[in-house]
Amino acid sequence: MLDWFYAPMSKPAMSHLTLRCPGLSLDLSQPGVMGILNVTPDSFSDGGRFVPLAAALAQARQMVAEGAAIIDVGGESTRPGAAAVSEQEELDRVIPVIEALRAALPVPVSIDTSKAAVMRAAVAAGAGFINDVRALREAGALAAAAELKVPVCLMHMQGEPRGMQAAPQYDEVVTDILDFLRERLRVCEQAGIARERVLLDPGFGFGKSLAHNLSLFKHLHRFAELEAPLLVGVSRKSFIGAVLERPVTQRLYGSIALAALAVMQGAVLIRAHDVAATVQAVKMAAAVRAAR
Ligand code: YH5
Repeated sequence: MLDWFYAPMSKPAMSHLTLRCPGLSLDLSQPGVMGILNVTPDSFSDGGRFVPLAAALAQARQMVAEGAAIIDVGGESTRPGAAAVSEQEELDRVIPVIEALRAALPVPVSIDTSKAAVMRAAVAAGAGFINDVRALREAGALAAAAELKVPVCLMHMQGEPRGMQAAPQYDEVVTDILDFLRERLRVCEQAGIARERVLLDPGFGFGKSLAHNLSLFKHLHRFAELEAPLLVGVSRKSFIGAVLERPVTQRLYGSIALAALAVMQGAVLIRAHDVAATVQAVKMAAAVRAAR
């Protein structure tokens, strides 16, 4: 029952895990935090304030000062109900920000996109990591990631943001998502993406009911069987709001609780808005997990 609790660093390889991003390395031998930088004008959490370059840069600098190991820049809103965004619009939002961050920050920049052209332009502008909520299923994305040779996170999503929360369905949520990620790993390997460059993410909130999210979270430790570093993003998400009956502005404590529980179950990268608080939770949980 508590097998995961007593399995610190179950894979010896995880204790010296370093991702090689161009020009920088991302050391995940200790779990780290990925700071979220939304550059969408409709972004719920920042009201679009971070579209201006100076504000985006200041926010990123602050997150790095608070201990973020990597900054995730996203120009497509993928929250439930969000509409699709054009390639040009996404490029206009993210490329200037990535160029500025690359020059100013001592940590890698991640591009949160599903579009091959955005992946290519972002890496050319200095991004060293691809975070794809569609797990390289869009046209050309697999080939782009293979050519760009940067680490890539493959996330599970059922459906598309516009309608994904309407009626999510699984035979068995944990095994269905394990099967999906195993298959994407296989496809990536076949496309020439080295396994050492791939991270996996079960995709909390992406086509999942409250019960699905909670069950997935309880059994997160099972994803260790895929033998890839695990990224988890739960920060401020609706299922926390549903349990705590809190609006998005009051989900910090719930987010922190889940960050600690995710690390305890083997997650090595926690995607979060509130970096200072999340770094402390992650560090504490990592210390307990590594104890004898
Ligand atoms: C993720 O889990 N999530 S964008 C709705 C919210 C709060 C937050 C209504 N990109 C993930 O953060 N990438 C996003 O409250 C991601 N994993 C990875 N790898 C959605 C988001 C959010 C949505």
